Amino acid sequence: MALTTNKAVLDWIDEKAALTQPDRIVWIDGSEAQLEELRAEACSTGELEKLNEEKLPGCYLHRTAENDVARVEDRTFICCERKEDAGPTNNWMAPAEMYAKLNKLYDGAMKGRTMYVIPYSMGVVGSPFAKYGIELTDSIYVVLNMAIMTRVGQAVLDALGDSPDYVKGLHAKAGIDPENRYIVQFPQDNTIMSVNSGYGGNVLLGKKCFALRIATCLGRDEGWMAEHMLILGIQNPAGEVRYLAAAFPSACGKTNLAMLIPPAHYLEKGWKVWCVGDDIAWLRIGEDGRLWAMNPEYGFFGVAPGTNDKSNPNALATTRRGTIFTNVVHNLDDNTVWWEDLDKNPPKNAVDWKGNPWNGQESTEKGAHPNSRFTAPAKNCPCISPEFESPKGVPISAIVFGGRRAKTAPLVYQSRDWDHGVFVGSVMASETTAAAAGAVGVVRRDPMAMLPFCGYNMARYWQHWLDMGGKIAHPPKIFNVNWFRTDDEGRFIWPGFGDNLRVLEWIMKRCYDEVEADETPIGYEPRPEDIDLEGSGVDQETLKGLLSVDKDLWLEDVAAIRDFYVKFGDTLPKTLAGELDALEARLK
Ligand code: GTP
Ligand code: SPV
Ligand code: MN
Repeated sequence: MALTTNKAVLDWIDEKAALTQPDRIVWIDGSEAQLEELRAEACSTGELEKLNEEKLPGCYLHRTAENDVARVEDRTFICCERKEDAGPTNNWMAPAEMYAKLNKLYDGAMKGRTMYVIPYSMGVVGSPFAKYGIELTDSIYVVLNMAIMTRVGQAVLDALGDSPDYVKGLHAKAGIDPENRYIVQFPQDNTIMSVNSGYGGNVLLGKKCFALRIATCLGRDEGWMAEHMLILGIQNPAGEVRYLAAAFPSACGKTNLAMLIPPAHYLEKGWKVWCVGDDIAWLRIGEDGRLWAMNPEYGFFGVAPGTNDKSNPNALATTRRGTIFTNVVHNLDDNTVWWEDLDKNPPKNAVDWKGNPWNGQESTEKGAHPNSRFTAPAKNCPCISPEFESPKGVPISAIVFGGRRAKTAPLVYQSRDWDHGVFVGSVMASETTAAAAGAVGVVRRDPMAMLPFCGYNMARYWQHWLDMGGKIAHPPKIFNVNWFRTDDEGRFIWPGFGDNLRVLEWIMKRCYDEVEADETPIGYEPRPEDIDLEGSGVDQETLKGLLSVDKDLWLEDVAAIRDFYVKFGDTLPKTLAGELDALEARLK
């Protein structure tokens, strides 16, 4: 039975059902009873495995196909009418051509299967800042993940009413054929089509496809911003909470920073960090002239490997109930899960992410896939912010950009002003790691950590950032951080994780004019004595090294940025070209 009388919704579902030809259509109403039935069904077919109810209540394990373990950037398309509107950093195809290609792949793809209709909300249902979507999928795994990552069910349809203003998403697993895998956004139709994948970012269409690629286009047209950012609140000993939003590329530390536990002497003084979001922020200008950030998601789709009691105890605690694990190790002795660096005691009697028997005490191969993930409800997080459900979000004092750079970028610096801050974001870069042979330390430009997620021409997106700056009466200050500088042996110099609060404290003080700074050619830097190093194991000399700016390296970077900017031709905002010239002049 349809759960709405909305004609725009019903007509679209009829059309897609005629195309994919499912045996039945099931509407997801959001009830626990229905979800529980689906969990049982998925367990009966082997799509999910139920884990130890005492140790991991309500938790399940899923394995994807071996060829289907991550986002596929080369198969992700932005299909707007003009190629130039997708810009030089996106794959593009004309919409008519792409629709024709995809329709063949969806033709009869759900024969013998069930089509699930998932009404979902990005943001608090019914709030003026929420946006609605409907995902059609033939995967129970997708339904159960969407029910954790977003707010789903009847309430969403009630809030949508008769409006045609929702994002359409069609997902079919088809044959999980990598040669015919497509993740396609049609911004002018508010439509997303995903086929031949069963992996998170490719199929949980509310996340990167809607909340970033489609939402960047909506934000451009409606005067707001959709960003690949965590949101956190820092409570100081006086009890005051100040918020920041930070953009780091995928697997560069957003989840870890968003849930950090302060160093011991900060805890003693009463410092506390509150997590509002770990991956996506929608930013709007508030009536008070400040920039407000809300997290449109309802859960965390986090990297499992490396998550442990020391690195991120809050994330670990979050995954102890109601969580779906994907591509981790299955410990058969006690029916629990394991991943690299969870602890120093890998299980002997286990199954690896590929589904093969695995002895962690002897095997030289990794048991969990490096991109294995947990899908966990945000409300499980011990440090979830009291503002998490606040519809309009929280006022932002600082925007922080960052990436993985073994050299060049210092631990922290502040941009000179908003326009310079936009420049800093636009030239963000992250280095490939030692995991890839021959490619250590190779810089990939990942502007604002949005390279794979910007739904239109990146240069116009930069212009939108510049325009927004002109409209915000009290704009946040913009900073850049780098937790990943290495020594001559390739070891990280800065301890990172909880100790990153030492840097955030300085950032917040700068926002409230509570500390001075040194002017350098690249921006403002802390005076070493202004970073609290007590108990960090880092001395003043090391800190000076972490803050040092190597002019030769920076001039090399200026040349690389020039090459990068050339790609954008006339669309490159003049302001950014000017910022680059000014940086070069200051360095010389
Ligand atoms: P996505 O979910 O892919 O967008 O990633 P994310 O930005 O949330 O990344 P996450 O926090 O999951 O971090 C991924 C990797 O970075 C893990 O291997 C972490 O151990 C490592 N990492 C995170 N924070 C730090 C840090 O402060 N220092 C160091 N050295 N490593 C860190
Ligand atoms: C990322 O890759 O940035 C993620 C995981 O957060 S996914 O949802 O797959 O995009
Ligand atoms: Mn992400």
